[in-house]
Amino acid sequence: MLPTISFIMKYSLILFVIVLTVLGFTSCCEDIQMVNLGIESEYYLSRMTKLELKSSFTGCEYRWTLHCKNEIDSLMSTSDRLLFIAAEEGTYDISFDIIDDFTPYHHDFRVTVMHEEVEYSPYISEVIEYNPAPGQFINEMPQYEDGDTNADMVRKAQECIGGQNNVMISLGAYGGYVTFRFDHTVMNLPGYDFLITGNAFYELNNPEKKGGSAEPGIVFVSYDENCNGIADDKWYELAGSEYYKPETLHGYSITYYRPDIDKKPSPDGFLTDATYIPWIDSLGKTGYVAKNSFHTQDYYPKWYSGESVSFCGTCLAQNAEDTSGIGRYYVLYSYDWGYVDNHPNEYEELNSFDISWAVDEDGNYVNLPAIDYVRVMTGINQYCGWIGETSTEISGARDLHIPETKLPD
Ligand SMILES: [Ca+2]
Ligand SMILES: [Ca+2]
Ligand SMILES: [Ca+2]
Repeated sequence: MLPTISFIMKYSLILFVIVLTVLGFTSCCEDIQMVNLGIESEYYLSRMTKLELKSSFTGCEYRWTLHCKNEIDSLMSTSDRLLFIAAEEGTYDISFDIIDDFTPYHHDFRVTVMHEEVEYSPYISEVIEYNPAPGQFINEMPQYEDGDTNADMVRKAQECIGGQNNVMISLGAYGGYVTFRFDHTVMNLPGYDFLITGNAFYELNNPEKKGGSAEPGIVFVSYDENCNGIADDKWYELAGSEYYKPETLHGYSITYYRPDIDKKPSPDGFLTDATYIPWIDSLGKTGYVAKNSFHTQDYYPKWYSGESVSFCGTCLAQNAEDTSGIGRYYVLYSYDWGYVDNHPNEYEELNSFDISWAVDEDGNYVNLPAIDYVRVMTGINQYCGWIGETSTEISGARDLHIPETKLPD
């Protein structure tokens, strides 16, 4: 039987109402979206983890205030964005205000900071870059094998200095560097934040003079400010004891040239080739990374593709003294503090670093709440006869805010 006209009309009407309801509901949701501040009323996250909050409303001024029990409220940010991070577990009551004559706004919310599900490791979790300058330990620490790519060498560097492996890598002559991270963000708490180990030692003759083999490496830090998990944010140098001294060069750069495979060596004593790898620096000075008879492998990183490699940064004054006067005995003196491979590892404080030492390119202190990436760079351009170029070595690093993991016996 065919449906009657009135039956069709009745059901069309119901269908029409349903369509209207759906449309109405959708447009209502869109309206809610449009007036949504974009900030929830509750958040849960692990300690030392970033929470990025951004207002979708605009106004003249913004104010993010942390309300502390029995304490004065503290102003966390005056931007439309808040990057919240906390070292301590607990609840954080925050209010967000838009100060505006026409559209003022107030929103209270709570962040609950919890202990991480998988315990953080205090040690290096990942090497991101391994870009050494030429040197007598290059292609051996870590070991280059035929066909190794840059990624292979980064992995090998990670196998050396990651976790508690504690195997030394060399950064080569001035400018060579390594970049690494931990499995969490390292907080800037009062005092030292992380420690880096090297292979510095004091000589036995005058240990009180703190000299021997000190090959200071400069430390740089970076905070994953844009929260993309990539080290593409601004870098800050940690200003060690030498940073503001007149003899310290800022904005220095150097270029090393790949040695010609047909080059005729120019031997000189222990040096099998005194003119092995030429360099020129930003002051117009030139020199060589010489080859010595103790290390016979190639000194130019074999996985580098270019005919030259350049590095730039701060260059510290030379620290070596030829105490024999005839090139037989060199003492490399330690700088006071704030450098890697500069004091023996047993002096933990002298191998520890405070994120509060971070300075911008003009030498002004910046206030970093935490950091995600660390870079260590050989900080001196110096050649000491038969003992060779001054090169920073590192064997590991540790976040001082996470308890040490005891290795099984
Ligand atoms: Ca600190
Ligand atoms: Ca980033
Ligand atoms: Ca060293």
